[in-house]
Amino acid sequence: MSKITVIAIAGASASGKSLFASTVYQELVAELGTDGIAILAEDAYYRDQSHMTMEQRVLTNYDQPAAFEHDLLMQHLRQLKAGEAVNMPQYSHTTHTRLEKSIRVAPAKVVMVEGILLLTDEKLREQFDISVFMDTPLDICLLRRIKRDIEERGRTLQSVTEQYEQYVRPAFFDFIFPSKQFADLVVTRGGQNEIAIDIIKTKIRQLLAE
Ligand code: UZR
Ligand code: MG
Repeated sequence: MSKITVIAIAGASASGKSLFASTVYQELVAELGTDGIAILAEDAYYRDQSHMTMEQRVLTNYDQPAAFEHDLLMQHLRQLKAGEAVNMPQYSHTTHTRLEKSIRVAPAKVVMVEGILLLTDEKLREQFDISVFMDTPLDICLLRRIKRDIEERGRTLQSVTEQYEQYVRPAFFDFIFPSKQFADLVVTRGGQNEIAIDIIKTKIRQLLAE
């Protein structure tokens, strides 16, 4: 296979990473089909916690590098670059563990990967050709996070605010914000920045046409 380009999209929790990546992906797939582009989520690589009780799982710090199996993500990126399909795990934010079924991801010329701590890992950074940082104001992220976690991840307002103060906010300042320096592009506002979406789509179209 010819050269594979890996595009990483990082930024705070609820900054619009998943929306940005899936908008780029879906709009290009509608235009060009599924062959050229693959998409991975760092969230899918949260460690399997099926051996732990629900009480233990709730106490895990999910906002530190150790929460992720970055080695497996790296291995999958290498395999995709070598033209091999991979089985991306699936993770449930409601039960806080990996699901039994994985998703088969076929190799593609452009691979997008999105997640909070991607740019904090030096070895992972070596795999990325283009790095994007979603620079959405933290208060906007918090509002989105409250709404999303209650509506989609089965949480209470109290659990969201406790987790936010204890883990999410400190992780932004300890890990996520310092990793912005490694981004090639910084996107303001979030997943609805249409100009930024269009620029990335244009770049991907160009890569697919090469
Ligand atoms: P995004 N997270 C959970 O709340 N539960 C889990 O089982 C696994 C992850 C949260 C995690 C992080 N943190 O902030 C967020 N907490 O998912 C990352 N607390 O996902 O980038 O989509 O917001
Ligand atoms: Mg997300």
